[in-house]
Amino acid sequence: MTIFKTLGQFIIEKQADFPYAKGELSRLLRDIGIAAKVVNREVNKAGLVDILGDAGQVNVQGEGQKKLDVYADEQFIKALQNGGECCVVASEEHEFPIDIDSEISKNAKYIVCIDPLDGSSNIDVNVSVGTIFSIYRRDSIGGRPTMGDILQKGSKQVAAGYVVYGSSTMLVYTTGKGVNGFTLDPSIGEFCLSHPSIKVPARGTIYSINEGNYRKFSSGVKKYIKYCEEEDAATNRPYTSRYIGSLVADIHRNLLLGGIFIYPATLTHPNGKLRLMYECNPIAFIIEQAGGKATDGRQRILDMEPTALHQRSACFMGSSEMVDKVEQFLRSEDDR
Ligand code: AHM
Ligand code: MG
Repeated sequence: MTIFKTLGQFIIEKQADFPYAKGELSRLLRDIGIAAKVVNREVNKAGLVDILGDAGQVNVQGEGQKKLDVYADEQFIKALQNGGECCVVASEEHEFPIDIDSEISKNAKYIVCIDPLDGSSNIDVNVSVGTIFSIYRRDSIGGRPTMGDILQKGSKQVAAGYVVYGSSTMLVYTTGKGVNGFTLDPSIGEFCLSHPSIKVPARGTIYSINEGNYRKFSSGVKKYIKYCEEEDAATNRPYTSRYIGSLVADIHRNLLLGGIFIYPATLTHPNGKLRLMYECNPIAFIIEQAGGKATDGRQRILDMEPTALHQRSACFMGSSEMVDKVEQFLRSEDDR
């Protein structure tokens, strides 16, 4: 018989790493894992809804066909509301944070920032999408949590993770003690530990950037791309260009194989496109915990002071030596 470890078992075991843990974070992670399974079920049916969806059924339940990003948002929020460990959730789908002020959540001390379904433009064409989440402990005591509780630096995250709904579905997370990956076994409906202690190679041969924006890049970024394309046997160049357009999928591949993911500032997105609180920070935490590097070209992403919930940041993330290299180009062009 194969011995495997489920996400639930792993989370409980790891609770011992935190001597004063009372199990709240473990329960919160478990709640997120459950919602991820529900979302996975729906993502896997994308495209089938029109074929299988029975008009009567839709009417009886009072639920029209929802866009999957709205559906995912509802599932994660519901799981966090019902779980009782989260006092406020900030989602890409909502302009303002959602206060969870209920009887079961009255002692909740965790804040969750989430992108419930990232890369959703890829859904209709059967390409991988993901969920990204970030967890903080609230700072303030008494009363309802404040915006200051939410807008903490990435370095204050107590946990972060992503789910990639791909050719198989995986959940990857960190609580600041390394990174572990779990693959969903659909036959038993459990995430099973498949990628323990993930480490990103210090250098790789993959660069991931939307080169369609080339003309809008700074000269440092342009020069780095040219560097990636040059031939040089000693450094294994030219590198391979791989870009899915789903952050989680691009990051997951580069995390396992080594590589760099770049979404720089462009003429049309002067602060980059990706959102600091629920895209850049959680991914940066995971990348660093896997031994990689994540910066905005100038400073560590995890050290950035957030000023707004939906603020954007440029990002250069992945294998440490590759991030160092692109920063050299940015410095030499003085365009960071
Ligand atoms: P979304 O939150 O609207 O889905 O956008 C985020 C996505 C990321 O998953 C991906 O890395 C990026 O947008 C791709 O952007 P672009 O199409 O500009 O290359
Ligand atoms: Mg997104």
